Amino acid sequence: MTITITAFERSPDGGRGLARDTRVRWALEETGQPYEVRLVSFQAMKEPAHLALHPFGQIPTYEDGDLSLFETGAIVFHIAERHAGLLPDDANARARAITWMFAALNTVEPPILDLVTARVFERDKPWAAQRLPLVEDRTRERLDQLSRHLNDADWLDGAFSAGDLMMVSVLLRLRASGLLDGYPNLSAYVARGEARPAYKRAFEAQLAVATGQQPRPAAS
Ligand SMILES: N[C@@H](CCC(=O)N[C@@H](CS)C(=O)NCC(=O)O)C(=O)O
Repeated sequence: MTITITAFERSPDGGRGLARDTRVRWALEETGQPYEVRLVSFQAMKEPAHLALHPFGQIPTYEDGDLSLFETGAIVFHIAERHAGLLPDDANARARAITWMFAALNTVEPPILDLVTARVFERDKPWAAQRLPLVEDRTRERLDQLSRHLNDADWLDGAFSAGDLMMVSVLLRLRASGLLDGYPNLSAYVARGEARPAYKRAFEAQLAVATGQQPRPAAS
């Protein structure tokens, strides 16, 4: 059975790789798993067939035989557990890599998502100018802490792991804000992630959808 994931038929980011299917594609590429992609429109995401796979009507989803999953954290963890390449063999190192996956999603991503909301979706609100600096400060606090931990290491805990895959994916969302530029070691860390051949393949594959090189479904 070939793994099938879902992705936006038309990603709002126009192919910059920020939609969360890129994380799943990256994990599949790192572990050498072939996969197919089913593109879904915003409308189809809210209809029963997709809601049966994803109760919140979002992408990405993951299907492999009779298993279907949603939530990128769960999907990437599942891929990393089933296939070599994303989690260390040593039990303690493995537990730490998983910890970094959670840290990326639960501790670092929330202020970044808040920042994106403040910069993009709330920018016309009368209180936007007051709120934005607060959200930026909260984001910087996390970046300060992460930057201190990373120091001059290549990856968060020894070799590249699913924890790095998730952290780099989360940090990539900051690029447009310019905040990452204040942290040379984090910028270099993100660039190292982007330079991985598996990331490049994942990025190119999602870009092909945006540029029309991957055929879109006829009825959606
Ligand atoms: N926590 C979820 C978030 C999923 C999510 O927000 N997906 C976005 C695309 S990156 C989406 O489908 N947005 C459209 C919508 O929510 O209607 C995960 O990590 O998978």
